[in-house]
Amino acid sequence: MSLREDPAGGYLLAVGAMSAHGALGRTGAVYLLRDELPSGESLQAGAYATISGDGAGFSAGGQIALGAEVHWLTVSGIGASELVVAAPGTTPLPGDTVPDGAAIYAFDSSMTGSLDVFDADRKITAPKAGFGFHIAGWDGDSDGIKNLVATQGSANGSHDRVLAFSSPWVNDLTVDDATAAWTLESSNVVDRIVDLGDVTGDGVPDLFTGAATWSGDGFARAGAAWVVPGGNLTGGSMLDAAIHLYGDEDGEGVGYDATGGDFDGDGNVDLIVGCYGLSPAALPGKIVLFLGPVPDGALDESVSDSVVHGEYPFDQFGMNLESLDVESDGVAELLVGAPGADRDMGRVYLLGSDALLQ
Ligand SMILES: [Ca+2]
Ligand SMILES: [Ca+2]
Ligand SMILES: [Ca+2]
Ligand SMILES: [Ca+2]
Repeated sequence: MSLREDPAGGYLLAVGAMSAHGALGRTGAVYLLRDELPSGESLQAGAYATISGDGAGFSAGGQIALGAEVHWLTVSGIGASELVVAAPGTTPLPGDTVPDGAAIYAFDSSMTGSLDVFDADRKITAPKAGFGFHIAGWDGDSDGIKNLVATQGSANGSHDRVLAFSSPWVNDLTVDDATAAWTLESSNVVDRIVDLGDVTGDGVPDLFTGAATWSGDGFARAGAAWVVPGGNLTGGSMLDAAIHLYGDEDGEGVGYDATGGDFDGDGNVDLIVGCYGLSPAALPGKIVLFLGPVPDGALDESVSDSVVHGEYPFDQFGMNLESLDVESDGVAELLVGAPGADRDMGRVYLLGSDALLQ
């Protein structure tokens, strides 16, 4: 889901449904909603525009998964934000065929009625499924326009490369046009890429990459978080990213999500990494705060500025993080998802600086 202000007033909400049924099977769909949607109305009936995955040109039988990622982003430099939608392709059921391609589509602002992927204004295509399970907009080269960043892997769930494309994005591209690629060894799953803002304090925004099931530092599924500083986007091994935080206990699950925000109000962007806890451990999950500017090198919980733990084992506290400034006073607040809390009913916590910096 992604929310933006509507130039005509109110808000626009884009909702991806990657398993939605279309005329050609479960090709996925995206629904665009205005905020006057009457409660109780279905997504399909209430949407002012629907984008169908039908006709994407990939082989039938597989699930192209249109809507796996949906973001309003300003990546073309046209001024208004575009809707960027991923169709990474996946194999949800035994016997399903792997789609023979994947794509990320951009739609310029005015959309209405029934659309499909041929209505996109530009696209980035990949010859194999597994491109675009995670996307972000990040002005890593500091030209004032966000670069599209996307993961690439395989349809069965290994997302082990992060690709950045040049800005502005104005033409059809392929994955071979990526200007930088960061790689993990195969079978490491990137769970999230996030534009953090400038956590290093050099004026250029920085990119978070997380892999909560990473076991590369000697602990089973301890997880890892990497921060790629903005600047010269050269790519390389993600293990060489300038800043990293590796879990140091089994099942710690470091790095499923992260966010940047000025949580202490000193003007510097701070870094919060979620460590949600997963099998084989029975942890409640936690978030770890590093006040900015964050230095290069290895981060460790012992040098963090705050750790906030979830309440009960299996709460998965910290699985989803979002920073926002609730009352616009310049100090960020943090929304923390704990989907395993209350017997999997889930909880969302809103933490202010008092709770974060206790
Ligand atoms: Ca840029
Ligand atoms: Ca920076
Ligand atoms: Ca700060
Ligand atoms: Ca605030």
